[in-house]
Amino acid sequence: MCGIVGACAQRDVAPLLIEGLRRLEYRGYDSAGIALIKRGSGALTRTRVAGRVLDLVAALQPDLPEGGVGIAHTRWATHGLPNDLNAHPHVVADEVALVHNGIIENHHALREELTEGGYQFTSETDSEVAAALIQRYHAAGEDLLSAVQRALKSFVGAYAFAVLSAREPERIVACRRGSPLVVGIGIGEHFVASDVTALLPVTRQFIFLEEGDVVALERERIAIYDADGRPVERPVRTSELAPDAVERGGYRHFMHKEIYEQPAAVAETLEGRCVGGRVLDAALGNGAAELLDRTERLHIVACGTSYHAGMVARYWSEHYAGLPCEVEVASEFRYRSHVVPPGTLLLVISQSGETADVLAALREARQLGYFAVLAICNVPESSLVREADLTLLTRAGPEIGVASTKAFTTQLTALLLVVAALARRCGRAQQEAELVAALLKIPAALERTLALEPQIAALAERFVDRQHALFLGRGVHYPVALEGALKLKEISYIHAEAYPAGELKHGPLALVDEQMPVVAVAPHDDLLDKLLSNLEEVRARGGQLYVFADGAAQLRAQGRYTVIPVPDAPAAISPLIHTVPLQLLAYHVAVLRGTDVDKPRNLAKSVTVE
Ligand code: HGA
Repeated sequence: MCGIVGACAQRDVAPLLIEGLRRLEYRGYDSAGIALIKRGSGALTRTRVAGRVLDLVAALQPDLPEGGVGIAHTRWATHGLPNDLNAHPHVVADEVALVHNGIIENHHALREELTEGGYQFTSETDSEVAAALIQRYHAAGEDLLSAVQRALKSFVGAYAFAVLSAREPERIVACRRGSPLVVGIGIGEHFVASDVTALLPVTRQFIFLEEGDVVALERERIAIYDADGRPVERPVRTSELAPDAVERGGYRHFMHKEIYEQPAAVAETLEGRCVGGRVLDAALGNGAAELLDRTERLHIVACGTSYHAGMVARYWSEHYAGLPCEVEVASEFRYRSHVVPPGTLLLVISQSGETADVLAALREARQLGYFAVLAICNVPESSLVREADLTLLTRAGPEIGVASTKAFTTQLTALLLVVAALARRCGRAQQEAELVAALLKIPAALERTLALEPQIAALAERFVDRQHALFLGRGVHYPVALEGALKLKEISYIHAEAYPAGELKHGPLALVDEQMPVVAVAPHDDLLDKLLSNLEEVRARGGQLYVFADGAAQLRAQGRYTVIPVPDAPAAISPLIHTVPLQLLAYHVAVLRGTDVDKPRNLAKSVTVE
């Protein structure tokens, strides 16, 4: 959600800011902009356009502007249309330039106050309020750092800002509360960005700012202040990510690459975490054994694809460990009353670890009586990881495609590890051993599943001119159907819904006719016969059925009934194996429809606003 990048250097920084924006574009791509301070004159230049980073580069031609101090932004609009005027940076009085990630919730009141004071707004954004207030204090004589610190006291909401002043041409002041921001450390140059991937071409040394921190950045100096304005030291960490971790390689889209990375990503997630048929408690961090011992039930909170992973885990927890488990979307969890039984472990799931709703749920949970919080997350330096008591990292590597793929399958892998560790504590050591054996089979089973791609690419042609699609599953495969429908709608814009197949006759069957493709996830499990009866209900109404079934299900294709054989795998890992064909289906339908697969309209990755 909005990408920020900034740099203070001796060299011209526009090329590295543009490269940073390109790497952050997964966070938002409505508009892009850059502001630089010219060497010598100290003048502020700003260029911004509606559209992509490529459009910004075109607008900057023939030469990139010069300047050793600059900030840049790629936007995912929350307040105001994605047009040129609402694009960041916002510049006030040719003096202060600001980029913002987040939402200033009290912007209406501040806007009125500033307007009464004579300020004329030029955009519809909440962000311009921040630029105007900072400039007001700065113009009244405060230096940029104090002006920012003072203005922050007025803001309610979430923000990361990076701010420039033509009057202090050597520095950037930046801050974070509720939105991510890292400081990058170079040799004689310093940077800020929304995440480390933006800066990997220029540094691997990072400081992860804490909530409420404000930083004043110059070429040779970094000064950090906490939320109360006290100078603080924050540790410098080295990122292990390779600079090319966010390149597409030979793939046409990041999503395609990430689908193919799943066997290796899951193998990484498992690496060093199971030995001799047991899950090593230490994999979940210091003190994990004791906290898992105390766990009598699980509450899982997540959003989107991660929520679907949580839904799968609910079946696993109750079936394999015998532990009660509830799952809820974070945006609802935050705003209701709770009764938390003793011994409840809160499990939060987020790919980025910066998902605003999940972070808020975690903070809310601190007041509610959960004895501990376990995070399943893909980003070691994220807020979620820092704030949770225990963490199980998914180690999927950067996921750039907005539609999540490898994050989902690695989250499922991590969740099954947790369930296996809990099963032992519930007196089911044999169950743990079986789950570990199944877990170790995932990478090879995923490889076999990827071999279905040519068949699925051909199948995609039958969906390309459809307006709607239904996805059906039962039991633990119902969330898999939900995930398949979500993938299709996100990237192909075909309206897709998922139902537990038994619900069909209670409503959605009314939608079924010859135009309606119905996708069924049909593994060989106890519910197969029930599912087949549900599919007959579809067939009797002329619906076109596409049934993804592992070999053992022994279904036969006939007429309007197409069977796509999925490789056999142990029942415990079947949800992962049945997910991959649905990812491939969504991908190929989107490619055929010519959508922007990695950057679907209206969406962005890492949802750092509420
Ligand atoms: N509210 C600002 C920034 C949006 C944002 O951070 N999105 O994630 C705007 O609408 O420009």
